[in-house]
Amino acid sequence: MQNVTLNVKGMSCGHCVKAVEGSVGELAGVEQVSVNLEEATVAVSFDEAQVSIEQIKETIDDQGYDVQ
Ligand SMILES: [Cu+2]
Repeated sequence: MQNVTLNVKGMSCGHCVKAVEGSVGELAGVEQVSVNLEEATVAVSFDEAQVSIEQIKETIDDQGYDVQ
């Protein structure tokens, strides 16, 4: 299991939290995803054998947020 914390710009409210946590959480291989609005971070625990960090970043990007 891999743990990564991404810096993500543009998340501002509960809707953003749901959009990011919901979409990333649906990916096969993602064990846990947690948004911290104050720090503008997304912490993800995932199985590298099933999903790549690039796929996770793309998914966040597709929701309209800017992964640093
Ligand atoms: Cu929002």
